[in-house]
Amino acid sequence: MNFDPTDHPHRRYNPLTEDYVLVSPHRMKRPWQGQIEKTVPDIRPAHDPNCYLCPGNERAGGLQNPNYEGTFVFTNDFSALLPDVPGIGEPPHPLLQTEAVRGTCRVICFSPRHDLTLPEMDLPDVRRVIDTWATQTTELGQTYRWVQVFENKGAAMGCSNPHPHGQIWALDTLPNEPCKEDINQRRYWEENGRPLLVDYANLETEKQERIVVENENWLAVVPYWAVWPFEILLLPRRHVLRLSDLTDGERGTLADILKRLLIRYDNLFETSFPYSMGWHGAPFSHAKTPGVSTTSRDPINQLAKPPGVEEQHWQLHAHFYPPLLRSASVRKFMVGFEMLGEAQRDLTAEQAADRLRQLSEAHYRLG
Ligand code: H2U
Ligand code: ZN
Repeated sequence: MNFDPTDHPHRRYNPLTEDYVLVSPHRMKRPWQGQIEKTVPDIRPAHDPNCYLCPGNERAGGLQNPNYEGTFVFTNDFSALLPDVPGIGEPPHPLLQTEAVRGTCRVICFSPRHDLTLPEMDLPDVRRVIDTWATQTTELGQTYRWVQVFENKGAAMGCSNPHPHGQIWALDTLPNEPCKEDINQRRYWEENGRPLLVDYANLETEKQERIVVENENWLAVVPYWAVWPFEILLLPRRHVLRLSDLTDGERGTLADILKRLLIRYDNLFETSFPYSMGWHGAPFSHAKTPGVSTTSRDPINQLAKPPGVEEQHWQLHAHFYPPLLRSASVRKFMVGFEMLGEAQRDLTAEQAADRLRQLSEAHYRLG
């Protein structure tokens, strides 16, 4: 018997995080008797007087939104991070470690239109969102080590408001995920002299097995090590550290690929596809405030002379983590073995890419 990755259980390695995912392709053959139904179309007004993100409306806490016409950014009225937090001394016990964290949270409204989502917006308006992501990253990067730009979309992801919006959380240390990516990209760079994700983009372009959409500057793939059924890794072909390093042309082609990818997502189950997405780019060189003890694995804290630290090992990329599995209402749960052992999937990354590739790039609601 020869090993067949389309039939035999196996584990795939994620070189960015060092996690494994268990793949069980033989389970795709079992009968499915669950429900496959469509959701009721979600029809929303262009302006909702009760929406705290619509132009001119009042937010919780009493501040009023301006009558904005493009994107609109404000400091989250319920920020999880705060800029002024006193330092802490040595931990009382190695098992009880704490570090102070400073930061800020912002909300970005993508459009004044309450009834749109990114795939339904015009290209110049998507481009304006990209420019906002870039300027916000640069601005917050002047103060903070890590700037996390993300969008949490859909009730399935706990998003509280359908108005098209995203968030930015900036903080003075590397959170877990980027910290792992920093360590692993750095190691790959030191061993191979090339960025891990640039090599990966070239490999995927060569193989053409997992690419869903591509253009001159970008590719969207279901990564080899995908955990979520229709997970996507979006990355530039060129070595780019941060959103702000993208050329005018690359921002235009990014708007193109984003829209095409997100239309495919919506068309998959004919629903406004929920997901959490976010950008990972090179961190900024700010060490923790001197004198403040830190237990963090963030490599910058171990460097003797942190400012100006080289970040060439980084490659800009976006992750899309959508929870849906079989229909607009049947989602994947990360429970049981996945909470206690490791993530598992039935559909292979190649099969998922194939399904997404077969879909139209005309949005089902407009077509
Ligand atoms: P979601 O995308 O997860 O729904 O978050 C929306 C954010 O908007 C949430 O972080 C903030 C919440 O704190 N918010 C305000 O800043 N002002 C408001 O008036 C309501 C919600
Ligand atoms: Zn609104």
